[in-house]
Amino acid sequence: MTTTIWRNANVATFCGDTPYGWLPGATIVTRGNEVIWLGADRDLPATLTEESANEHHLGGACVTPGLIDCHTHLVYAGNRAREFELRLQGATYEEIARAGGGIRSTVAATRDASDDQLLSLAVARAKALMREGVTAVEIKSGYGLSEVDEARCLRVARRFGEALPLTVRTTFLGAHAIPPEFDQRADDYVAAVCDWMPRLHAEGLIDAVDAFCERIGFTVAQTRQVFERARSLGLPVKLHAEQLSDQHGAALAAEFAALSCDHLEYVGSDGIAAMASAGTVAVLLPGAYYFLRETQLPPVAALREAGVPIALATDHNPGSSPTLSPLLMMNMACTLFRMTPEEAWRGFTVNAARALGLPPTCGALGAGARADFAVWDAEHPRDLVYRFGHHPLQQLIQGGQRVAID
Ligand code: DI6
Ligand code: FE
Repeated sequence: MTTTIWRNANVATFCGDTPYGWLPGATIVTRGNEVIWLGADRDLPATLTEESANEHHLGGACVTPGLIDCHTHLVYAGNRAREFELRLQGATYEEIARAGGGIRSTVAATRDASDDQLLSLAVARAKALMREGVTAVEIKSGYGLSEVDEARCLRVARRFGEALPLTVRTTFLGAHAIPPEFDQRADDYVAAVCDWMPRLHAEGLIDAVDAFCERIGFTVAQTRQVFERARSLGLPVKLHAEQLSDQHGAALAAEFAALSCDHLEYVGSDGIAAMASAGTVAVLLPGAYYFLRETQLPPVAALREAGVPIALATDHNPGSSPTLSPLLMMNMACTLFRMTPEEAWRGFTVNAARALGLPPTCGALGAGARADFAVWDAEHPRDLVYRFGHHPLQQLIQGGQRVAID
């Protein structure tokens, strides 16, 4: 295994109690895909210098852990620009969904696309995320909504790992919307989703299970059935909870020790308390809040006070958050949700790792961590949150290797 030295960096480690885990004038030593030493340049042990095969000088650049986008719907075909125009003329997201548009229109386009088309569309999107420092991504299914098409989308997500130097976690979101062939038969559809799950899991396609618990999605009782099946298979759960209304989905998810509850604009104190005691992460999604012109803010202060870890993600999807910019999401989390820049960073690193159930070696930098990091044209991580619409990434290192993104 090759040992590599990365000298002269200002590193936000997100380890320890200092703000950002800030360590200026630092050197990182990697061996294989692991960080084996991280400390002040002057303290670098001579034995490591002798052992190293490569040395890179980072010229005082800012280094952070690779970003983890813990909530995306990257695999789909088509787009919803026409729906965007309709919404600008006054139609609401819920009205469009109830009229058979919305998620269902993306399902139709996705079913029509070949596996290779789905893969190349998704790879192009993932590369855009990587250009903003992403080294790990969660990918949900949910635009197939039949056993065959959900399996296709999950396989495409798995093929990412081969196509790109990117860590991928897959989430089965069969309970995203009711497909046309189950119109008015939500309970039958939920039974079908539960029936597919063991076979998809046996094929190794599922890392976690999610559902859309909402007036235009699934009830708490239906979500519970999906979660019970997940639990019987030993799979962790997550939930799209309280995005458009308070369905008390967060409390249900916490009952199942969910990894995360996502969106949460309408979550009440019961949901927050339940998440706090279950150790469930709150994943806030400023892109969807902004794009749907939501006015109900997620209760950041109450989540903070209850000690619920807060993560952020792009929620990339064609209907409610067609963004591929984690840095813009960090900026929006501060301007719109009044989070601090440090909270925004923790939201895309340490807390995002936790929302995916990744090992503690992911999302922070220190000896023993996975060697996933981003090198930025910036003096400090706060600069990257303050600016928006820039392209500040200099280098991306995944598993100790420099990544070339074409
Ligand atoms: N909530 C969302 O914001 C996405 N899915 C969900 O359950 C939107 C999906 C879409 O509109 O296509
Ligand atoms: Fe989502």
